[in-house]
Amino acid sequence: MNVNKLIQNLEARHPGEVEYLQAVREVLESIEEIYNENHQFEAYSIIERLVEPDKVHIFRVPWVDDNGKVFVNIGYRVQFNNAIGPYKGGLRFHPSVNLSILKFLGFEQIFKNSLTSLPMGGAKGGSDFNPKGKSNMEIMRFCHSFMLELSKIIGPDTDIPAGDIGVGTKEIGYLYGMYKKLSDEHTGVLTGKGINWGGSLIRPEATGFGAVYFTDEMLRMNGDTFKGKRVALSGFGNVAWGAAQKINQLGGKVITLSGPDGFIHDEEGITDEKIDFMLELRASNEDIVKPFSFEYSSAKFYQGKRPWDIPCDIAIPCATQNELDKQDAENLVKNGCTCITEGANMPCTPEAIEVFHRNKMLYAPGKAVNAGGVATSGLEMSQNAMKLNWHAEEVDKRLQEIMTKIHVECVKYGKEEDGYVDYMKGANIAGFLKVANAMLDMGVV
Ligand code: NDP
Ligand code: 2IT
Repeated sequence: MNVNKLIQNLEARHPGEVEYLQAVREVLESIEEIYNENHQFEAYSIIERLVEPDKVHIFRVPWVDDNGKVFVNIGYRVQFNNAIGPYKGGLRFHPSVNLSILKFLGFEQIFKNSLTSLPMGGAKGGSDFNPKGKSNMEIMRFCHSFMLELSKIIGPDTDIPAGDIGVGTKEIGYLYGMYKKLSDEHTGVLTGKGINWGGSLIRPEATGFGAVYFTDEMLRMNGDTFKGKRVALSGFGNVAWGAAQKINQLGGKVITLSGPDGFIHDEEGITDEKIDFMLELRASNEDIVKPFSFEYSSAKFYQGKRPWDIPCDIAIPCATQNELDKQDAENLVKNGCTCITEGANMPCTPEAIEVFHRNKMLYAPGKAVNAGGVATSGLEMSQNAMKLNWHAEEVDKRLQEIMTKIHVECVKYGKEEDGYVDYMKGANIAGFLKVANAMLDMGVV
């Protein structure tokens, strides 16, 4: 494999798809050495087959607002690879959504799902629809229209979507309602369902919990824990919410949260009471963090800024891709941060990651750190298939075991001669090998 040549060819074929090309380059650079050691991979063009999605579905989604005005959004489902299990991955509703972003997310999902050790292939979908400021009826009509098309290509053994940015239990409910009506079936075709109609306990918290379990493994391997640590979080969505709860439980202190309007810094810590207030703010559909500074005098609001120049011990970006750049990375290092783990998908730019590696910091990528979300989706699928529900403790125990196993795999493939663990390399190699060997077993399809 020649990484530069492969990337050049992909750039020529998919011009302007920057996020997708960024995600592919990272994986190719990590796996180059082991790829070239196994001639079978080259002989069967495994990488050429892996970097192109199996199928890309794009459809028009018309919907009517509360005033009777008709709007049209674009809907997508990128079914990337199903070598080790049915397509699996979230749906993102955000105005920034385009094919490049969904292809990067779908590509990452292949390796993340492989790391979970559960039988799930990689996919992602969504729409440029903006749920912000929309009424529930508008969101419902959009979701129903979206599912009229999506239902043709998904199924409980084919492709199982879930949530991501802008898609939570409410949206999954509307999507599921329409699927159920169209198919006349009540099956586990979506995950992140409501607890009364097939959802799994712990799924809402799972991504954040899993991220903290993984970070805890990294700290422990270095003789440390969360106790007394000051943790900077970005975002205040689904992932940040679960992470903040678990950090508090483990004795750490969350000192920042961010929203599209800016971030808040609270040296007294985001206590459980403040986490509840954050949920209220999110439910208000305005999705801004500024009101925190009115409610709690210890919380200072910084308009239009990101939290990465606040001194902290651990940073966990939980908002979106490329939200932490080289300058932010240098600020974190300068201010004494020693551990950065990605709650979001690809939140650190390649230049930021280079800074972390150069400074031998504890750094781990989203596909390992945030895999607890999709892993618990996998546990939801198992419960649906068995037609029973596990207790919260049972799901949480399995989630912890899965995160521990992912950590072991990352160390196995990422440990360097001087003992430093390159978690990015480890995660990419471990995730890749399982999928690549499955593809070899199945021949050229
Ligand atoms: P939510 O919609 O619950 O929260 C996302 C947060 O990030 C919001 O505060 C949002 O504000 C902000 N955000 C989103 N897009 C942008 C943008 N372009 N620029 C600045 N801020 C942005 O999503 P989740 O918490 O579910 O997802 C957060 C991250 O975690 C994403 O990268 C997602 O892919 C990843 N992830 C999610 C999993 C899950 O189970 N939900 C599992 C694994 C990873 P706003 O929208 O107003 O901009
Ligand atoms: O990025 C992700 O892993 C998710 N949004 C969760 C996907 C899922 O199928 O649960």
